[in-house]
Amino acid sequence: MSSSNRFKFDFLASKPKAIQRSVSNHLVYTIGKDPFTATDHDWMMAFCHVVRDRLIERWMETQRSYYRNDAKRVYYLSMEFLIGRSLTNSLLNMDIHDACSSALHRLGIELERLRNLEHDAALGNGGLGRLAACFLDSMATLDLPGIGYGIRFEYGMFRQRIENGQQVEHPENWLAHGNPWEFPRPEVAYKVRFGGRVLEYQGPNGRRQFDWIEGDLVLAQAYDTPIPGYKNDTVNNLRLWSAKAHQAFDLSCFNMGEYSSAVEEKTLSENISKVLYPDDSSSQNRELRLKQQYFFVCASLKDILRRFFSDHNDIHELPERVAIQLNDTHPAIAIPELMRVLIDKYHLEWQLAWEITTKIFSYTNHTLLPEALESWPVELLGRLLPRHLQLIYEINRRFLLMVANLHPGDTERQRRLSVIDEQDGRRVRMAHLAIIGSHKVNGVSALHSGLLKSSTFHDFDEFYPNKIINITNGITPRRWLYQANRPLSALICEAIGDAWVRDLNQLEALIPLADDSSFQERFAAAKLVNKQRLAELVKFHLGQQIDPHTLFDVQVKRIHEYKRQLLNLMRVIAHYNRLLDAPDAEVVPRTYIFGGKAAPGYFMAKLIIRLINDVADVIDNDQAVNKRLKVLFIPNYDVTTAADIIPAAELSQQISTAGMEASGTGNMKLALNGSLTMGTLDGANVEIRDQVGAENIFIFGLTTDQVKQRCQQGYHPRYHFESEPLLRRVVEMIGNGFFSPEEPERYKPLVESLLDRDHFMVMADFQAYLECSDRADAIYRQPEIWNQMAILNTAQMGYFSSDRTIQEYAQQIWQIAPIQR
Ligand code: 26V
Repeated sequence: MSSSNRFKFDFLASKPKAIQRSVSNHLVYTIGKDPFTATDHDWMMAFCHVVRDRLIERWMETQRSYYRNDAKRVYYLSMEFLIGRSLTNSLLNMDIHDACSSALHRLGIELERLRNLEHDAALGNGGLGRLAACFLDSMATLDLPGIGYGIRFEYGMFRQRIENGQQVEHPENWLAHGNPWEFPRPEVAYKVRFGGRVLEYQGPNGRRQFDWIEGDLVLAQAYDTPIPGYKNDTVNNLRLWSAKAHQAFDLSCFNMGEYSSAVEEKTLSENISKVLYPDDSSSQNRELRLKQQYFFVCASLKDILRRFFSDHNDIHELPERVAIQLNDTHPAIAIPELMRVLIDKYHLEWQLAWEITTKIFSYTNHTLLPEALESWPVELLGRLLPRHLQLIYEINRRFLLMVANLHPGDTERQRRLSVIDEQDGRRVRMAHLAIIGSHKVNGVSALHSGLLKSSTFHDFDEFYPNKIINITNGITPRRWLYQANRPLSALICEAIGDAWVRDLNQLEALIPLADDSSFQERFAAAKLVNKQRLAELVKFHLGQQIDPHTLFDVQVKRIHEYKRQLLNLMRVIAHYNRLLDAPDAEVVPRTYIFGGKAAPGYFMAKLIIRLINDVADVIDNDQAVNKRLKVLFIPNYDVTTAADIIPAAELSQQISTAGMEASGTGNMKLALNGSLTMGTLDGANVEIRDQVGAENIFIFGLTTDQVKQRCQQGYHPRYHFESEPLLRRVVEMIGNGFFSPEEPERYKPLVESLLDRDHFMVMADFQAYLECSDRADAIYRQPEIWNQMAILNTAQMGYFSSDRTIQEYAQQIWQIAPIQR
């Protein structure tokens, strides 16, 4: 297409009057409702269509500019995208928020009311999925041609309800009332094969060729979601795949009157994109999960190659036009899949195919926990993907030959590095495959990447020096400060302008204001507004009273033993005991806020939730303390509730066992919003300390090295139980039914785990944690100092913008540059 005859359109007007007319039109012509009978939901859908009209025209313009510039694109392959709501984000990023608000007002509708009707797009479990969503925002904001690929799960993360103090999971049908942000692309559909067999044949010039044939076919159909950048008219794409039956039904069965068997195949194949695995846990033998992985990888690669060949014809140029980032090992099957396509379909020689593949792929590791490293039984992989298994063996054979060359006779090293784990039944180690098939591998915080290099992947780091690098995670300041915290944003804009929204380091201009008492007061006032707002929400939704004048002490994240919500709760119980012993003691009145989901099959995590709620009940019913101490478990922690809670927090609990949290990103969101961190030297906490200054953070507990040392020396949690009376009393109360008198044995498994194993060193860190908490209290009693520290946190969190993170990926891994328009 030449630039002179390019199709041009006028951007839709963004004046209130034009918007008002569009809303009315969409209500009638898109939703099919009369203003007099329209429900709030109808108005919301009509309004979302007005917003998406404005998204789509920018989206088309952006795609054309990428095409014109023959841009190298980066494809972010991720099983999870935890987007949350999109309405406010779109309005603010396209700079039409105020115009829309007044347009709706003229129609007698409050924007705030519509906002709350939107469902969260919760296509992710936690940190990994939310990181992918922040990255999409940053790529669009930086004018980078980044495309997300994932699965359009019909059911995302479950809705958590608390019934009798316990987590109960409910399915969340987020698509039931329609999703205004997606564009179905029925014409973009690819066949995905499972099973079948490998055919060997003689190619031209007598070469052995292979073809994967037969088996079952499933269709992957595309749905596009526009991703707007911040006030730059760039709109990128998130393409999610939905499984459709290859044949709607078996006509022969249907004609014979066997209706249910006629649709059986349809149901079975469409199961693939039915539900997100609500579990962080390792994929032991779960066939459907492997199918999900290959399903979206296969469709995405076909789509990537189709786009490449639409304006190129030489496959050798692929690495100059395409970079693919693997978000954890979940999409690592893409490596043998690209090899298969290059060798079996394009008939490239192995060496050339391998060069192209490794230039294109890079892999991000998100966890060190050995039980979380994915591996698939050889039997299962061979049954579903027989050709891939062959290719994996060949990749491994060639790799181990090189290892043997470098370390002759070192068979132990070959065993450690092999893609195939021969230990308990043969399994394919996906991380090894991902490392071998990538040109760069990264960890997500300095500490985590260092540990990858020194322990988990030490042999790989020796074999491939400089392949493993660090790129510290970040969060988008648009969603997590500008949108979530309007009071603080307004104050910051008034003080230093609004350039920080796209250049977060500019927050440093707040440093001189940290000891300005009038700024301190206004900073504290913004925090109080957020606390009051949260208190109102809690009153409205949960019917509970929390006092905005108490310290809001917050731990929100997935419930996991290594994140140590139990340690936090034991601190609560110790504080409770203090008040029991000295009813008139001067303590800092506190509201302990917990939030997070447990994997449905994770017994211990669910028991911890129950204990939090039992402790909350006992304290609520104790008149002697309940004015000064309150425990609240906020159900269904998701992106939307995070945006309600985080701006209101004053203390942020980041207390994982050192060496276990890869990075954490909630820690960044909280500190950016002026919360002080109480944490261990784990994950990105270490770098948060470096940025905000050791004097502005509360660090406690064993370091990674000390944890390791204790393990090696033989760790004895009972020693702490015997020698620390405060700790002993807390553990005994949990164990003897103080919080569960109707069932005294209820928490026996928790106590046994603490006393007999304590894998997460809760007992070892308890004393230090209590002392640290007291240090924080002493400062909270001096509001000027506290506020000064909080301001210095916000001011020095610029490094943790996902814009910085994405720039590092772009330069160090993807070799892509912004597209100027
Ligand atoms: C998986 C498993 C599976 C087995 C049981 C224990 C366990 C624990 C954690 C996981 C997480 C797998 C991947 C993940 O979500 N990692 C998170 O990625 C975030 C973004 O990089 C990072 O901030 C979190 O620290 C990291 O846990």
